[in-house]
Amino acid sequence: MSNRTNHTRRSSSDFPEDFLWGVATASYQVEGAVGEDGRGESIWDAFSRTPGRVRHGHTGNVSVDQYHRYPEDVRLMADLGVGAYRYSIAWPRIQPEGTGAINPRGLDYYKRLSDELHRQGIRSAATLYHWDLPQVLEDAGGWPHRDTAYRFRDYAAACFRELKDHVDMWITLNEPWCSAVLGYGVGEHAPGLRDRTRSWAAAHHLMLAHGLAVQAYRSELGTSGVHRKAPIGITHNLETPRPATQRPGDVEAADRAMDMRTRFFFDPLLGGPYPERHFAAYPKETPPPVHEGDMEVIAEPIDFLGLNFYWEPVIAADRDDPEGFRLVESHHKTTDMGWPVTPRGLYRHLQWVWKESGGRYPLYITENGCAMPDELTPSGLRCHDPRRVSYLREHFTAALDAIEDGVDLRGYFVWSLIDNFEWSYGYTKRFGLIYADYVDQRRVPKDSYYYLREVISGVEEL
Ligand code: IFM
Repeated sequence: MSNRTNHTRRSSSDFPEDFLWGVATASYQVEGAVGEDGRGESIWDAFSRTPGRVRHGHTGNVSVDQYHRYPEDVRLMADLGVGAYRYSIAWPRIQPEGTGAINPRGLDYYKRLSDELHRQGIRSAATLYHWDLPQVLEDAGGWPHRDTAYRFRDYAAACFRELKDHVDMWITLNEPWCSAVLGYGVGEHAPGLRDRTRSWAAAHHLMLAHGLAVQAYRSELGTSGVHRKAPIGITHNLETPRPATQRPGDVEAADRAMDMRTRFFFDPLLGGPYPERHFAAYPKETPPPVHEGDMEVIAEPIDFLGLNFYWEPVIAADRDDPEGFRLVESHHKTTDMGWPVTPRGLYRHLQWVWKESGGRYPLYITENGCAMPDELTPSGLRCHDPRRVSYLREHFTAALDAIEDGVDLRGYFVWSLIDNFEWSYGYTKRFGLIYADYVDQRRVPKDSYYYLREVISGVEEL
């Protein structure tokens, strides 16, 4: 730790000069226009229209209609002063059947969006998969089925080929833990299955898909030259649980919790195996079906690691729990999602990833933000969200501390640009810097938007 004190005054201009500030969204959460221009059906279309899956029966059919309103959203980003927009490409727009022919009208949308971003001097950061698997591929077995990894490779190769002049930063997958565990293990996300064996198979095939896509990137774009300037990485929501006490039982419990939540997705990127301890302790859970050579594919070198951080869990040993540990209730204030606000956890998280990876890859925070109560003024022209402003301030400070203590953190994307479809919570949680009126599609920048604008311009004291 450096010799900072609580009284050291920090300013946003203390961030490195080329630090990349950005905002993030994802296709199904903001685009709407699900039936337009030849888009195929995704697992989230099917899931959200199944009664009981999403609160109030909400769907992403319209959302904030970014598919049509992107010029307005890009203008708002330009006024905010961000250097990059992280969005995701909807696979069913590019390959409505999940495989084979490319849909040029789908591709065109991402070209138009990127061109608009470039006109405003904003970099285009594309995530290839943020959970909207073409439904036809789910019908054929989905991520638990090995073939899906190869279909993803083909789709990714098409995107690299067709969008190489438009995209400045590539992210293969967003939070594969969620796709695998929430989607196939817990049933909270599409496709809504509850099967732990299938969930670990899905996790492995997602990791394999990532490695295959990185290989496709090299074969499509070469290893040097102009397109190679667009770096490629993956985004994880790794958790680094803290033990409730320093008693050996709690320390071991936190370490074990880390295995399946974090190490499973992190170690193989660096050439390590999947953690074996978990499967040895739970013989009922079938380890993932790893074929010879898979781990080498997964460890294909990348250019950066993207981290999504929301909160830090605290874990205690618990003999009554089937896994031997439990989440300790937090004494911290919480967000609208019930997630504890733990900015020092972000500092520890960045330090952990940086040290564990031996500093191999530069880091980006590809998502951080919160759902908080917003207060729209009676005139409807302003929206006050003081708790989001404090949340961001505290997390920016933690990130700056980590940088000053040696972590190579290159950028920070706030989740989210605008309120949107929060998966199984539908529209009941608002994460945006911009308030969305879902009836008339009016956008109202919140106080946190203006706060971030000051931060980016380097004039704000943190
Ligand atoms: O909205 C999600 C996003 O799609 C993935 N990361 C977490 C966000 C908040 O839950």
